[in-house]
Amino acid sequence: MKTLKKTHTGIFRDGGAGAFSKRRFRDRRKKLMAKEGQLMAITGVPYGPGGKTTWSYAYSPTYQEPAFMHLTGINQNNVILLLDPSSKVSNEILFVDSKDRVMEFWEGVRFGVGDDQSLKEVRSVTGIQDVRDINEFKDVLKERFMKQKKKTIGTLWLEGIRKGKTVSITTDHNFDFKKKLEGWLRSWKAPKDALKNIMKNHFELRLPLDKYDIANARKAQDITNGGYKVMLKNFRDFKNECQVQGFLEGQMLMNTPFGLSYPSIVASGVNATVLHYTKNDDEFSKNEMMLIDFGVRWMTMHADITRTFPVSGRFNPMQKILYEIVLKAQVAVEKNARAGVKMDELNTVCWGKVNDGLERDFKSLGGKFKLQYNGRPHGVGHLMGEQEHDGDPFRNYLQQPMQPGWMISNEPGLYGEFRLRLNGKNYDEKIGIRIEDNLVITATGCMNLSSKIPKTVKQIEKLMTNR
Ligand SMILES: [Mn+2]
Repeated sequence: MKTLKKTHTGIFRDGGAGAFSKRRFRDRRKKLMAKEGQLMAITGVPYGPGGKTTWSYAYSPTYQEPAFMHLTGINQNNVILLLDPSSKVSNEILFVDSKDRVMEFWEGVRFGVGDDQSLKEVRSVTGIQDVRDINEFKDVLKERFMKQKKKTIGTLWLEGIRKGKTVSITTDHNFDFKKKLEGWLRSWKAPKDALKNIMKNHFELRLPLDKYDIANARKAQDITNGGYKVMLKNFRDFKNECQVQGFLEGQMLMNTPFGLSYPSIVASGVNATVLHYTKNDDEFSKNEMMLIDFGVRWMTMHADITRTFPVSGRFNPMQKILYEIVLKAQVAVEKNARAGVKMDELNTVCWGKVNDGLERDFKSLGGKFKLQYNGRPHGVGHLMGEQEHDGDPFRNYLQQPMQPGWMISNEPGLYGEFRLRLNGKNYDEKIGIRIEDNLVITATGCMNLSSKIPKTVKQIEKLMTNR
């Protein structure tokens, strides 16, 4: 019987780098070893899809710890990477499960030791020659640790400053692994501070995207754009939020095996004033606006897009004024984004523009409003990359100068109750508007990866009224 060769389920393909993938992962590990100069152990996620990580939605085909993915390209649970820059013989060791045919009957093919073909494949994907059984990890780590001149082990956990105090994310696999290592180090009579956090150096290397990442991010934008345009063209067929969600996600998912970046927000009218609305089950009426926050992955990169448009296909005069205030703020942020600028400076630009716009373009016409927040509703953006929200989760990066290659979201918003009398007509609505693009920072400015996704009043009205 002739069998077709299918893609290995345990492999996250090649990151789009084709023949260069092996060298790409190896270069990243080399750079990390050069920066750290110490023994390091990094864990993958110990559990499969539907586990307790924030990016691991039950239906997501990607469930690996992003740091592990970045360094190896392996999308398989129960894996550990050991890096030992002091070793001349074997400075990279990958620990995986042993080959388990019974489990493969249930879950598909996985890498495993004890099978030559499998080892050949895992070496060719990762570029790591030394692959061992995960049950040997503790003994190998101890042996390597005892040989070190510098008696430390580096590992990754998420740590940052909040209200002047150093705090950690304590609920994920990285922190579980840290605690396990600390216990072992105690039993090996290691010095108290032997465990070091490699987070800073890791993010310095991981956050600036390379050309393959940027190509993958562009592909994610193209698919997201395609789904959005087809959905808008067909919008008059929909009556409720769930129809919009189903159609939009279907169009997008038909074009990527890597899944959605996150569950879509599809919010009509007043629902758009709930920032993370995901109920998506209300009917809408023709005078409302609709806010959708959506996007797909391609390889390990994400699109994170928000668009707001009128259900009828035509903005009413008040909606148009408010929408253009947000759009102008977004354009101003994009103009100011470049390496060396801090994201908090972009916050100042963004929310200053929104407030100025409200004064100049709305209040001056007699418009009245009540916002749902004091000052600003949320940040102007966040870092993106291997995760939809990447970088340190405490967002201490907001106060750091942006680096070339960083990908950020640019997402001004306006949420509240607005009233205006214009040309003898009264407008009174509770509205949520957000417009979100994704930018890659360069030395002199930025590239807007989302520039093709329609967002001007003219573009939106044209798409919705011509079919
Ligand atoms: Mn976002």
